[in-house]
Amino acid sequence: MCTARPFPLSMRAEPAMHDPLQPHSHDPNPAPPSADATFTLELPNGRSRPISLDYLKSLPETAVADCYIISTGHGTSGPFTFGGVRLLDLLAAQVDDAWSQVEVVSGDGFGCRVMADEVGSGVKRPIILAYTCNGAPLTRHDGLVRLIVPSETDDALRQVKWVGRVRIRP
Ligand SMILES: Nc1nc2c(c(=O)[nH]1)N[C@H]1C(S)=C(S)[C@@H](COP(=O)(O)O)O[C@H]1N2
Ligand SMILES: [Mo]
Repeated sequence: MCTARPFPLSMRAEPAMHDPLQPHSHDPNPAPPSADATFTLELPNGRSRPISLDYLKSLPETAVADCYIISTGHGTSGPFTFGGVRLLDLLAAQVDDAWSQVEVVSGDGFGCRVMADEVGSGVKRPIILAYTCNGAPLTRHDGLVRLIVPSETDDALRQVKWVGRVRIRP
């Protein structure tokens, strides 16, 4: 199991409390870090397992319309209809233990922290792990597999391309 972390997850008091998985200014990386879209799911019990694209496609599919990617570098793009698996559905299929947050980190070390209350079944525009865009397969270049957080409209800092690791924290 890989224990290397792209971010120091411990908090330091000085100079300022800063969570690297919360929004911060960032220049988007233009290219995928690898060819394969398989990512690692890290469970609260310390185990991990690979999640392939084929496995994701075997879970219920959800589409979310009217999504925008608001980019620092090249303006706003969209609206897109992204299709994929709700984070809620992946966790329901894979996680037995109680959990409070999920860290979604890309192969290039870009990440987002998702809190449990953002993932409830009552959320109207759910957070998904997307593998289609406007009905066509999402290309690896365009982010496959990509976290889509429809509520986020501030510089796309939660729209994580090339998900490499999904870590479930108790
Ligand atoms: N893995 C990864 N995801 C990322 C980024 C990145 O650098 N790496 N940049 C973010 C930022 S700041 C922007 S603006 C968008 C750009 O998305 P686009 O290339 O689809 O326009 O991706 C977001 N997701
Ligand atoms: Mo951005």
